Amino acid sequence: MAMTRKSFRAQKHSSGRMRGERTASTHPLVGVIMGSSSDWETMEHTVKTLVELGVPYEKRVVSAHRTPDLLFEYASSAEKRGIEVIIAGAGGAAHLPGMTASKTVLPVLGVPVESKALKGLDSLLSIAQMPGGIPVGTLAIGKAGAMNAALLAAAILGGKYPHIREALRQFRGTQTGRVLANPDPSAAAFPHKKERQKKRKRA
Ligand code: RP5
Repeated sequence: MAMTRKSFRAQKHSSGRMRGERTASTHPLVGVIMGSSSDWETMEHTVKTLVELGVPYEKRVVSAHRTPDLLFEYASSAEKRGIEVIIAGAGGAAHLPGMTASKTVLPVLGVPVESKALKGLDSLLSIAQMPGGIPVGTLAIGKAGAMNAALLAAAILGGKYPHIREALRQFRGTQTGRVLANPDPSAAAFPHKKERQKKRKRA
């Protein structure tokens, strides 16, 4: 049964209200969707990164195969609802990002979720190998891709929202600082080493 726009709107979205929010508005700018609740383990890294950057988001499960009418309704109404970027994560025969992109002109970023059978190679190819005319910005498989999808969404939004661009700049600066402050790779591999060295110095 096809969903009406009204019934779709009536469904509860999980909207991003964030602690330490840096934005002026809490209106969701990024729609984070995933094919299954089993994708959350990966996609939570997208949400965590959006929170860190202060980007308002909404999140929900939308399955290309199990809820195709909902997918069409979500994608075709997203722009009108004020969403500016959609991040779609899916695994296996991962049709969610591509089908979402086919129903909206908003930028769609696809996150290939690591599948058990093929370690996410199936997800990656399903998302990346779009026909000419309907692009999906495809990220890396798994956690890195999930995190980078949020960073890329922030980069896209940064052109319109200066506070998001600044949050991204700060994120990158902090990341660089963390690497430069920890040049000894063995200290990270053996976190107790530094502590022991400090104790020896104190003794
Ligand atoms: C895809 O099938 C989902 O994105 C998920 O990665 C995969 C498996 O889903 P479940 O069977 O765990 O619900 O549609």
